[in-house]
Amino acid sequence: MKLETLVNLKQHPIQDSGYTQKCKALLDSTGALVLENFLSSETIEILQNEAQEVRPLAFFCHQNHNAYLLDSDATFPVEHIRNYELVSDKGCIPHDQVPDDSLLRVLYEWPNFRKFLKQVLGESIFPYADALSSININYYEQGQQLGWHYDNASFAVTLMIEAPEEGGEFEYLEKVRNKEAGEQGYADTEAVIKGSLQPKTLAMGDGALVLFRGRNSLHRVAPVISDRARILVTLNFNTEPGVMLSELVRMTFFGRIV
Ligand SMILES: O=C(O)CCC(=O)C(=O)O
Ligand SMILES: [Fe+2]
Repeated sequence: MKLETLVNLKQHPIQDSGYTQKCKALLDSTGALVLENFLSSETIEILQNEAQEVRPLAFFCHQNHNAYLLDSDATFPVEHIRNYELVSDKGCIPHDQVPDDSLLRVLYEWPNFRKFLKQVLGESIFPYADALSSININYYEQGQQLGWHYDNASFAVTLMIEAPEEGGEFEYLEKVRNKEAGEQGYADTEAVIKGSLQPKTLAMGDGALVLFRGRNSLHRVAPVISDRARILVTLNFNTEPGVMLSELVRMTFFGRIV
């Protein structure tokens, strides 16, 4: 397939500096950018079929974690929101099991796409130095979810391959904490998680490209309640070259280190 037909370039002219600036302004002001129908319908169909083909190879993990993705802190009570346990469970195909000829690899490597991301994010981007972490295909099946959390990375780049029929919503609230200022936002974090402060929902249909700043925005993927899984690809980058995902994180999400 030609690069020009991989992405809906008419709707999303990623080589146009005016368009790029508009995207950057949206991301900067709201912390999220959803480009609906970024992938062409032909690409979506190919990627949906590919995701079904490799699905038997997926590693499914189940974890308890707190919203801060840190070990529990004994200086706080167990019931404190700092230590409050949430559940995440999903399946994952690591980078080395993404087929060699996958359009995901073509898009990930495409210089014009990299340039667009770099400009919109305002940061340099480099692939992971390990063989597992750069492109990941994630499966959230019936009942599965990603519990409330803050990301360690300053940005995430994702592609919605298949939206579920019901559930699996991406819920978030921006600026709940300010990590850089050492402000952990315990009161609002608890209010969102316990349901007294209403989060927002980021709608994303099949083929959407999503850029999200999750370091200070509390977010989750609600449990999927349909037989149709939520299939979401994360396109992972670092702001420096040569970075690997830690062995602990690789074991957790991929079930192996190499
Ligand atoms: O599945 C998604 O849409 C986002 C996943 C996420 O928040 C993460 O991987 O940290
Ligand atoms: Fe996240």
